[in-house]
Amino acid sequence: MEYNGYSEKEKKVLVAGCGKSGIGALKLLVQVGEPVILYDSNDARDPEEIRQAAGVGQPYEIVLGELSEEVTAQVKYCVISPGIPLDVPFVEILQKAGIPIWSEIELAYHFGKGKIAAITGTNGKTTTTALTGKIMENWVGEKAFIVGNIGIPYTERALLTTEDSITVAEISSFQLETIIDFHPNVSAILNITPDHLNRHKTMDCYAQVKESITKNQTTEEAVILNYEDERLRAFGEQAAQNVVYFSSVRPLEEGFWMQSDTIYYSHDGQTEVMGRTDEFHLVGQCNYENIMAACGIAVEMGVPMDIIKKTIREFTAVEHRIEYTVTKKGVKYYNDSKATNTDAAIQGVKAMSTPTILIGGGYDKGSEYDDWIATFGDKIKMLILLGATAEKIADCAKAHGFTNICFVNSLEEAVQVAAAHAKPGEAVLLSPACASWGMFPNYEVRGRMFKDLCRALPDA
Ligand code: UMA
Repeated sequence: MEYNGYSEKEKKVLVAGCGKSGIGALKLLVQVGEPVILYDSNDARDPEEIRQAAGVGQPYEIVLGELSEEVTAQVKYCVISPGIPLDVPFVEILQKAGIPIWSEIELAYHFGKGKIAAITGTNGKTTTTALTGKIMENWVGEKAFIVGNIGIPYTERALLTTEDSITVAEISSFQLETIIDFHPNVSAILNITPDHLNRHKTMDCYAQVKESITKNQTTEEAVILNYEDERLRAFGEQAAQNVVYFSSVRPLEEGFWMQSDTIYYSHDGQTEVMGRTDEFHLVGQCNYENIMAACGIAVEMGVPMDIIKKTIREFTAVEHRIEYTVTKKGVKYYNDSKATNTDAAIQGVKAMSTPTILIGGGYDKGSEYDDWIATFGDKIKMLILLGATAEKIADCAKAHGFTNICFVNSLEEAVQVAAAHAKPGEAVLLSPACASWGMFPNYEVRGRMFKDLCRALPDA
């Protein structure tokens, strides 16, 4: 068959985006013998640098800038990176031409083997994925793989998986937008609060994308849901799958729940203790929810209870999530750079137990900050702001009666100001409630810079 002068055999896979996901997809495709065109809209990128970063020996084409009809005519399907919105011109051209668009997750799924646990939600998915991954590693060793939005593209690992592998995948809403057959054996939706609305437009659209993680699951398979999220509770009530709820607020007849300082698991008329908060290294209610979700996934995957209980006690925080960094002059510094939205930042504030100087602000995603500022109470004694959202956050804070605000131009300055004002016994928390873009390439770079700056402060 011929299309636009190209036979089906001559057609190539268009990998869109030259970031981590694009490189992962490229590597997988060349390994399975597929011809690839690697594409990026940014024509300022240097093709030689991209080739060096990819380190792929086999030949492939690189196209930068606008996508011409000549290129589109050669494409059989497109593997899209999560950071590319579906309303950009080149995607619309592909869609009009009837060219299938696959999420990078979808490509990995097609070539991967074994069982999959997939975790989504607005907040907590990285910690839950890391903890679930650790439980699986303690169960099946090297047959466990941890992939996805956590920073390791699924395509980088898919070809290493075998029938007895267990892949634990953190899946973002961006990645879910273009799944087709992606089918986890167990899925989890931790919570759904406003985030990425500049891309998904409405909360309903955003929630539907998150919920689509279950769309290919059978009725025998399980979805783990947060009972305290009203939308998810309602979703669970009409879900065809086997629903396992967790709650950090009330006892549940079936599922995982928390009362005072203990996590319980109730099932088949019995209740057992999973652990107490003083036995865990993770702190804060959000983290206890993450522990319950990980336990739910693990139980549904068939992990023995002793492995689950041991792992949740041993597990320490994920980098950039309320991560204790250093103590200088009696002041504790915490890196919560992964708090790229207000809901995550609220958890950061809640987890602090002493007076805290808070560093916030960054890229403007069109968020509102009222709920975050409303949690400050007496705990936050000073707010240091940087980035594009600084003024907007300050206006909102003032409207809530919070006036001890300082504007800075850099993270260096923020740490210096915080150190100058913090007293022994207090805390300094970087929990920006905003993405890092505009000042940093990603939240990891922001978090590592913060940690370096804190560690470089004088000891006495
Ligand atoms: N690009 C285009 N056209 C566009 C937009 C972007 O060509 O219209 C190109 C850029 O020029 C760049 C490339 O796409 O070269 C970047 O692709 P990407 O943004 O998808 O980034 P990756 O490096 O592939 O990283 C992605 C995830 N990034 C995003 O979803 C924005 C990473 O999550 C993830 O760790 C990685 O895949 C591996 O799976 C980061 C993230 O911020 C941590 N995620 C969001 C979040 O957690 O809130 C969803």
